[in-house]
Amino acid sequence: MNIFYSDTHFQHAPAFEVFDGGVRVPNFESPERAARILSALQKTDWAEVHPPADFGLDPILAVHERGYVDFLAAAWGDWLAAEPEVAGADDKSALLPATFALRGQAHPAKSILGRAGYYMMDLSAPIVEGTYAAALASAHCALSAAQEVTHASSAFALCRPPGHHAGRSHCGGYCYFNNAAIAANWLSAHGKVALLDIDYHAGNGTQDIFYERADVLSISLHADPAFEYPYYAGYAEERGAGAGLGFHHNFPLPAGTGDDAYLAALNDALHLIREFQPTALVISAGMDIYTDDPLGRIHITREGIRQIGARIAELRLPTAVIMEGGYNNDALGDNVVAFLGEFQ
Ligand code: SP5
Ligand code: ZN
Repeated sequence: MNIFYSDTHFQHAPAFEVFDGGVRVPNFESPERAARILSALQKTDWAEVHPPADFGLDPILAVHERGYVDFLAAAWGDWLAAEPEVAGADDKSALLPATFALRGQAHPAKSILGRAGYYMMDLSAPIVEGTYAAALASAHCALSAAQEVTHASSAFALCRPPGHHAGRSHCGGYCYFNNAAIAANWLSAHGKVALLDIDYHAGNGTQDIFYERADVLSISLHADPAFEYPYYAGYAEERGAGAGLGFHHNFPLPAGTGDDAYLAALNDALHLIREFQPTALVISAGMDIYTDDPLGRIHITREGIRQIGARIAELRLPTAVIMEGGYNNDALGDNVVAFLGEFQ
């Protein structure tokens, strides 16, 4: 299997994120994650690692609003250039605002902190010097995997930073560009596409991007947003809108969900994909469903992860697997290998 990976991700290494209650903690979405996955893949006899191709900005601008992309590209320079009294912070090690725009009522802001609060959904997507370069390389890994499955049965994009919380015009939850959505949209030029998100957290960004589209079926299995981040999307009654009505599906799961209940929900999701008859499949592959994940509250075993991979592979669709979350670094590489091994 061809794996697309770029060292550029190392340039994105925010020292901290902010947890509930305002607590600064070391950022869970660390460069070590990708290093662990890469090293586990290199120990197999089937993974071949390649750098991504350069697809430029057009396939990203086909998914994200221009103003948001411009913000990400300029944010770090603008943050450094802002006068201390404008920046409002003595610590410039990361751009992270403390004020956020409310829903649709916001007047677009000019100052860098105003724009940051306009384009961010939370305190877990700090911007540092290398964030834009890393996010761009990550999206290009996803696009390379998409291009690969126009002629191969499967490919893996070792994306970092992840993407599924990033919407048309916002970052959040460690995500800046929505890699899987960019890949799925690129593939949609060749025919109908299904996007299946198995990350522990609801794929709110992906839901936002495809909500009114009928040519991309988007499905997310995740911890119920009634108790878990991202709270404001991922409910079962959200089924798409306009032309896209009926082409989005959420499967919220209770805390404590184990392999059997998860696989039962997955079967329902796979049934929807079969009925849709897509020409290609994109998987948002988050390994934070794992039973020992520090951010997760469901309990999928490694054998469960292998079975999820096996059942998805049984669809026999050209499949681009896109890396999302997963924060148990000791288990992460083996979990990814267990999942991808089923696509051989
Ligand atoms: C891509 C991805 O998996 N992003 C996840 C972002 C989650 N950010 C919110 C974290 C909420 C942390 N709750 C703390 C529970 C620790 N026991
Ligand atoms: Zn997640």
